[in-house]
Amino acid sequence: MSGTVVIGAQWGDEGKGKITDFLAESSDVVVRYQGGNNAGHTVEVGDRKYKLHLIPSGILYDDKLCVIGDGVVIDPEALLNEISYLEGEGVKVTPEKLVISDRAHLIMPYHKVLDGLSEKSRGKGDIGTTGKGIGPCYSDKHERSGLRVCDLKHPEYFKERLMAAIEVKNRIIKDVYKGEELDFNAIYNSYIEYYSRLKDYIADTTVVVYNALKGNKKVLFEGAQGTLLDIDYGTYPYVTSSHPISGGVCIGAGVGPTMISRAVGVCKSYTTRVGKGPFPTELEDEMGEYIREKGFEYGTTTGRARRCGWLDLVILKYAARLSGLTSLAITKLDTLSNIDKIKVCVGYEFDGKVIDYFPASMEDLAKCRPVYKEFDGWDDSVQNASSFDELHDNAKKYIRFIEEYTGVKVSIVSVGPNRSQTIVAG
Ligand code: 2SA
Ligand code: GDP
Ligand code: MG
Repeated sequence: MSGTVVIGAQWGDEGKGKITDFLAESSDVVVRYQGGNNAGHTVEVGDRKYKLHLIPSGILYDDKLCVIGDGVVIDPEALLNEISYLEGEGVKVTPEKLVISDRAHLIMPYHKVLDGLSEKSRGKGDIGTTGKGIGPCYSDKHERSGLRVCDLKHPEYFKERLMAAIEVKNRIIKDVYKGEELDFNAIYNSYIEYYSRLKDYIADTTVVVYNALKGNKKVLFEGAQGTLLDIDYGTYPYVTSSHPISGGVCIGAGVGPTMISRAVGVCKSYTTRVGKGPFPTELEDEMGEYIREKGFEYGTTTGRARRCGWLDLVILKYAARLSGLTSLAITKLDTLSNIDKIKVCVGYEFDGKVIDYFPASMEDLAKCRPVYKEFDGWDDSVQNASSFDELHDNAKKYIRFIEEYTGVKVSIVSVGPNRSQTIVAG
């Protein structure tokens, strides 16, 4: 069995799209297993740049099968828009290339409305969500009032459940948030129409993925968001509502753990986060600004400025343990070029001691002060390196230290956004 998981080892936006696209070349199937169109995965090939949200980053190849698994929450309108966008870019998105789980939950218009209203009501304590309805949709799934893709096959059943849901949601929208009620008919009709356009893509994706693995096909599972946004292991409550870590694959794609043999953690050479919550190595100064501009650190989905900071190896070690990482892909080495001294966090000062574990409590995390090790920087030449040997010596030392600290081998180094700017490290 040859299942490989690609996960984000930080707070998302590590370059998972780029690394998935790179690894997809030698894979047969690419599967998304959690999250929704809150994700923004960027892939650059030649002079073209693609932004993907729901569709796996394998879609740019003609001969790969892409799967949207059961654990993903699907906004059908957003999915149809993404299909149109890709087709407009000359990328074929036929039912032969894309299958969508019949068990996946649907993001409904009231999820998006409630996402916005609950964020507003949190005031200063807001999470900084993407506003795509992710949290409310996963809440309904677990509360057992959600609507699934397969429900659309039975219009009467869908109608009944939608009617019951809208009645409750409208009461909350009106009575709790003083918002505007939603119209049942408009929602019902639009979802029936979405179904007519999507029905050929729908399948039991657990069978598709199982058969591929059984048939010795190479299957790549593409994580969205990152370890520290995991609902259980992330910086709760400043997290998303799904499981980006490798364990999420089993639930979100319906495969057993014995079918996965590799887990690749994608990690930026520094750290970013978009949204609220503590961030020990955050740089709220000129250096943070420099990294944001040089690395163009703006949300792929919302355009929000990302918070930037030094690489935090406490986080990376935590991610390596939680996901059983077998290798690392280090991205954006080029963004750090021309910085004289580069810092890396190797522990936290907390309660008068130095710790090397990631605390559960955000109150504790907010008190952690990073302990840094300093590295000499490298020049622009890294962006043209085509092998590990060609990298500037200081960049090599940086990579070797990451391996030493985490105990995980670096298998890929990315030195630019383009597919071609990717180095396979020994
Ligand atoms: P949500 O919308 O309920 O999942 O938000 C909850 C938290 O999860 C964060 N989150 C993300 N963090 C980084 N990247 C994401 N995708 C987009 C991107 C984000 C964007 O690729 O840039 O465009 O703003 C993503 N999706 C969710 C979110 O910021 C909250 O902290
Ligand atoms: P994802 O959500 O993990 O797929 O990451 P995003 O696409 O949201 O953000 C990563 C950004 O960095 C995108 O704009 C990528 O094109 C870009 N990127 C990826 N790898 C590299 C790299 O090695 N160097 C540079 N300069 N940009 C990169
Ligand atoms: Mg992203």
